[in-house]
This record gives sequence, C-alpha cells and structure tokens, in this order.
Amino acid sequence: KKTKEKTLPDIQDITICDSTGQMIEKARKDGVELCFDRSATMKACPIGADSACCKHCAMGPCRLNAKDPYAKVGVCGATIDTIQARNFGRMIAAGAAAHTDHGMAMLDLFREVVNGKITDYTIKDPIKLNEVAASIGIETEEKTTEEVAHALYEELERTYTQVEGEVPFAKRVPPKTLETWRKLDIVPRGAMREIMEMMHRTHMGVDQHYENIMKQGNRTALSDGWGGSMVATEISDILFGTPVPVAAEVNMGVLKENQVNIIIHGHEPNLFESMMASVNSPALTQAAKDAGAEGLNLVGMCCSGAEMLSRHGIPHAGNFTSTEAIMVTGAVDAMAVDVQCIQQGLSKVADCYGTYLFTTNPRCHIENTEHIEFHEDDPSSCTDEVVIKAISRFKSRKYPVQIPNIRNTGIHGFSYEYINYMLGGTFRGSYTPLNDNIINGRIRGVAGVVGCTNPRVKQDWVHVELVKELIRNDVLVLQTGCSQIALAKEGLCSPEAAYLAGPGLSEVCEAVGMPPVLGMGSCVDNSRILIAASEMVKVGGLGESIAELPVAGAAPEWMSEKAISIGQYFVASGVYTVFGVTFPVTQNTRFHDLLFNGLEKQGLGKWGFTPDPYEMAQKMIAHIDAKRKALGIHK
Ligand code: SF4
Ligand code: MSK
Repeated sequence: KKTKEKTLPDIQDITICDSTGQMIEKARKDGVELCFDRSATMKACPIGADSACCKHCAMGPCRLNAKDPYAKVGVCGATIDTIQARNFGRMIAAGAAAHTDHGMAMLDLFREVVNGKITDYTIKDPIKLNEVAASIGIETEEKTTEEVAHALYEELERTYTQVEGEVPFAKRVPPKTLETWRKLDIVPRGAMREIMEMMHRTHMGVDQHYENIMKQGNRTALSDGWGGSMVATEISDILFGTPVPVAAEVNMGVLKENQVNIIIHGHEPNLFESMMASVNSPALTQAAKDAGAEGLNLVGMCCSGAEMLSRHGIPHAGNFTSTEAIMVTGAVDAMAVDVQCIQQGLSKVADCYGTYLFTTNPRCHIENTEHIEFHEDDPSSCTDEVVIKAISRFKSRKYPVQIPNIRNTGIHGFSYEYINYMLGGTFRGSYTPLNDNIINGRIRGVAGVVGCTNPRVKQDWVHVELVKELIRNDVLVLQTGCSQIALAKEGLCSPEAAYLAGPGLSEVCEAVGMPPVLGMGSCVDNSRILIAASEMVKVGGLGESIAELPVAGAAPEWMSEKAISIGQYFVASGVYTVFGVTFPVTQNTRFHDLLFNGLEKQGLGKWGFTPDPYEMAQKMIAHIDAKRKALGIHK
C-alpha cells in the first residue's frame, strides 16, 4: 500500500474542488480507492488513445503505428483512416443512442400521460407545449391541450422511427444550414435508422472510405442534437416545467449532518421528480423525525442534478468525478442512480461507508448493488423505498461524518426562452438585444462550454480557466452538464461575477442583473444551445447560417461517447468545437484533416483540440473574431 501511495499524485494536482480534495485525502487515510487513484495507476493505452487499433473482427485485433500511420494496414487491408473513422463513427453512434434512448423514454412517458394511463405526472407547461408544436407546423389554434399533445406525440415519434424524410425538428434549422445538409445528404431521417446504419457501415468489410463513414457520422450526430436530445429537453420542459432563473446552492456542503441525505445521480428527470414527491410526503418526513433526523435532504449530482438545479433550484453536491468522493463524507444515507455516467466503482465505495446504493432503471444494473426498479405508473413504490432505506441507514450511522463546509450560491435555469425574455425582447421580436449587443460589440460572441470532468486532468481547472478567459474577453458563456457545476462551485454563476467579465459583457450583465455564465441544465440540454443559435440566425444581422455566427463550443474535460456525439452535432451544425484532455484520432492523417479542416470546407463547422485552457480560449476567440470580420462587425 505504501508503494502505491508514493505513486499517487498530490491532491492539488488532481482537483481545484476543495471539497473533493478533502474527501480524496480522507479516502487515502481510510484506504479507499477512487477514480483519481485508478487513473493515476492505470496509464491510458497509447494505441487506443490515438484510435490506431481495430477489434471489429477476429482476424485482428489489429494495431497500427500512430507515429508512422501509413506504414501498415490491418489484416483485412483497412487503412488508418478507415480504422479511426470507424472508431469515431461508433463513438458517435453510442453517444447518440444514449441521448436518443433517454429522449424516447421521455416520449414514452409523455404518451402515457397524454393517454391518461400514467397519472403521477401532468403537462406542467402548456405554453411550451403549444410553442414546440407550432415550431414544427402543428396547428394549435382552437385546439385543446390534449389535442395538441396527441398531435405532438405523433409527430415527435417520427424522430425515432421514421425511415425516410427529415426528422421533425429539421423545421427549426435555419434554411441555409438545412440547405447545406440537404446538399451533403446528411439530414437525419430517423434516429434509429441513422444509428443502425452507422453500426452497419462500421462493421468489418462495409464502408471503407473515411469521408463516406463521416457522412453517416454527421447524419447520426444530427439525429441526436436535432432529434433525440432535443425531444428529451422539450418533453421534459412540457412535463416538468421550463426552467426560469432560480437561486440555488452547489458543493458538498449541501449535505446536512443532522438530516437524512439522499443523492440522485444520472440523467432522467422522472426519477428525481418522483423522489421530490416522496421526500415531501408527511409520512416519510415524520419517519425521518422519528429516527432522530431533522428532516429529509434531497440533493442532486451529475446531470440529473444539473437538470433539477436548473428547473427547481434543488441543491447540487458535485459533478461526475465527485460522485464516489462524496460518499467518503460518511453522510450519504442513500444514492439512487438511473442511467449514464454511473461509475461501477460507486458500488465499492458505497460498501466502504455503509451507504445504500440503488440502481433503479432496467437498463442499468450494477453487480452487488440492490436494484429497486422505478416504474412511472407507480413511482412511489421505488422512491418511498429508497427514502425508507435511507432513514434506516441514518438511524444506525456507523461511520464518522465529515462534510466539507463549502457551499456556493448562484443563479441557474437559463432556458433559451428566458435568455430572450431577460435581454428585453424575443428572438422573434423586432427588438433583439442579444444580436444587437453582439453587433455593437459589447458582447464579442457566444461560447458554449459544456461536458464532463475527467480524472485524467485536474478536475474543474480547465473549465474554470477557460471560462474566466472567455468572459474577460467579453464572450458570453452558456453552460450545461458537469461544466456548469464546475463554474458554479467557483462562484461564476452569480451576477456578482460580472466584475470578472470584460467591459462590454460586464455592462450588459450589470444592466440586466445576470451572471456572465448562464447555466442551462444537463448535457442533453445542449439542444437549448442549438435552438438559441438557430434563433440568433433567424433574427438577422449575424449571417444566414449557424456557421456564420460568432460562436464557438468547448468540452474541456470531456470523457464520454455522448460528448463526441454532442461535439459532432455542433460541428455538423456549423460550430467550431474545441475539445481538451485528448482527441481520439491520429494526427497527420487524412481523417484528422477531414475533422479539423475538411468539414468546414463543406460548409459545416470544424473540430479543434488543445488540453491547455488559455490556448483553447485563444482559438475560440480568434474564431469568433474571424466570424465577426466576415460579417463586417469587427472592431
Ligand atoms: Fe483487423 Fe480489419 Fe478485422 Fe479491424 S476489421 S480487426 S483492421 S482485420
Ligand atoms: S453527466 S456526459 S459526465 S457532462 Fe451528463 Fe457530466 Fe459528461 Fe456525464
């Protein structure tokens, strides 16, 4: 154990999150291993990191040499470009499938609510229902909410099942962008078809031209951004309410020593919504009091948490790489998870601290972890059970409790609808302050900074340094997912952070009372950024396509296949998108050139890469300036 400890990095090199740092220190004393330790002791495979290997058939696995990429081919003759395009295509397919399956689950729930078969949920936002319906050409005048909802369900189902034509939300895409997609034949037909075709084409011996593979890569990614993800966001807003700004606390200090602490972690809002009902039930509140607790404390983590933080102001305890560390507090009585970004390592850490860990979704079981299945037609049978188990753990807490006393207050819940309203007009109205402020130069451009945290880089540091640099240069930052939580922990989601912005952006922030960093929700809510971009085009004055806007995107600490799908749908929509950590492609290859240059020549966006936050900011600002110049608004 001593030798192992010697090889572990210093905590200040692992994270800038003080709470997580304190828990890493405690875990080391307790002899408990976390993802940070595993990443320090398991070097990333250099061949895999460059995507220079293929295991698509039993003639391999084949390994090529990233340093001399054209020296060898696979047993079947596959070149480095074919191999890495197939690998990249499959990452897109997996990421798109995750978002699409999540969106389909939301749509299933919507259907059963509309049909009256599920009664624990209702349509909370009929205005949004009508807006979404109207945006895809459904007549809403003189129709009841039920009639519009039925029509919307029928239409949105095509997002998944349609085999020819265009997904419904293609109607929201600016005409010039859509025209480019049609010319390139990459308008998604239906998400299931695109994901299936991506998997087929990347099977051994099918598509062996990297450009053609990426054509399907674009179409699959777009079926996520303008399909599965967008449906998930819009239906969640309709069922649970469209976010409006709300003050809320983040960081591990949201746990309460004298209360029963329950964490929800994952991605689907329905589990969390029902958990809110359970913790508010008088009977369970009384049961907690009878056990000696002051109450029931429900908090979120990861993206379920980011969504509920944004929609309801529910406290958020930390992002992806803090999900194991938080159990080291000894204060977590139960953690219930659903799907996506759930580390298997949680199970062992939960065991070490006597925390109840429950899986709840039929798609996600974990070995040695109790499964209490969540059913939307009887949600409380799962959520009440989680609360009861949490109370029993509180009653017999055996482990010392050490909660880092750190909480940060910020404003979250900036749906794109609210951003318009807040800035004094609508994108559709004649007065368009966002565009006006970009044209007059107070706001230089807009950046979406999103995505995960990754134990291979210092947690939160790349996000925070990048965003500080962007706002200092008058770039308004939109955020989702674990990135939003990184900035919230640093206090940048509060209006008081305006002093960190450049003179133009801080003037706008102070006039409106908004933070320079606008948190929009979970990673599936990146679709909100797509809609904001397309509305900016429709208003006018900033070009005719998304590719002409002075905008850029980044996922500085990404780790998941979903991030690759998100990155690709932004690129295919016309956005320059820069990733940090690592990029799963071999440099100096034709495929690398396609992603980093070729797609832009086709009228789409392009990829960028650097692990350095300052260089990342420079790249994004240079791109924004180039777009401003092309629009004739550069100063
Ligand atoms: Fe090797 Fe070709 Fe099989 Fe891939 S598909 S493992 S490159 S033989
Ligand atoms: S949870 S995909 S770590 S943002 Fe959406 Fe966070 Fe990335 Fe998972």
